[in-house]
Amino acid sequence: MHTEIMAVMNLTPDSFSDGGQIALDRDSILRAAGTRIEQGADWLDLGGESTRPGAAAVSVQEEADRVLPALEAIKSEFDVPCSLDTSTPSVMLQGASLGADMINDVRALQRPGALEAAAKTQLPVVLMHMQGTPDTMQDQPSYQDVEAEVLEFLRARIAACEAAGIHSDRIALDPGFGFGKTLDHNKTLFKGIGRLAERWPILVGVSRKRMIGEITGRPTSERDVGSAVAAALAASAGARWVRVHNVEATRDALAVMKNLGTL
Ligand code: 7PJ
Repeated sequence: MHTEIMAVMNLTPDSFSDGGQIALDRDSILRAAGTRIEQGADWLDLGGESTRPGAAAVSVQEEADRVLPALEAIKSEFDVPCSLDTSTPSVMLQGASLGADMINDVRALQRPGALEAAAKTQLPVVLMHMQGTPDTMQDQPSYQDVEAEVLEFLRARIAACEAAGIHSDRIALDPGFGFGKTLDHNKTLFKGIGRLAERWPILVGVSRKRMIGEITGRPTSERDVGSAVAAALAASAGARWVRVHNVEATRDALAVMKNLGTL
């Protein structure tokens, strides 16, 4: 089972861990993309809307202005698959026409028009689970049975996708670590990655998240070792993609896992 490294490209001024690090001019974007590819990124995940807890909303125009020129520039210079971290139908459609390879939607295509737009692109989609909305999701996450509820939600979204004409072989799933979940919820879901991965391609995003901070006691800037270990564990459980900030650390972790461990 091969796991691909998906490098986060945050094209936002306010993302929680590296927002503002990529200046939004073409040269800076190409440099950031080139570095990630050299370091071993198999995919780039381009996002123009921060979904960190408490993040400010961005307009459709603002999001499009961040993501689409970056996508166009990257696709003109590099031969690398790019996913779009977006919930916005018009960004999906325009992104697809500029060569995007996958839609990664933390809202699982629930925005009005998103299912139809994604279906029209014929691209693969990642459906992520979130409880609540980004501004309040961490206030008081609550479940009777987190694994069952996440699965139930994702199954309903798969059914909605299929009804909209998105074939099941184009659907990947993501339990949505940190999106309306306590550390205990995240731990339970992490243990279930293997079971999910038996049936669907799974994307795992835990990089630099609060759960890594809670486990290690470290601030965002010091979570890359913990994140790389978690990525290696997710890979070993069968994740198809690990979505990460530090590509080099992840590549090393996966290489060691593959050569000395269980990958
Ligand atoms: C995720 C994501 C994730 C997927 C973000 C962050 C917040 N997409 N977009 N899964 N996280 N599919 O990077 O912490 O976990 S943005």
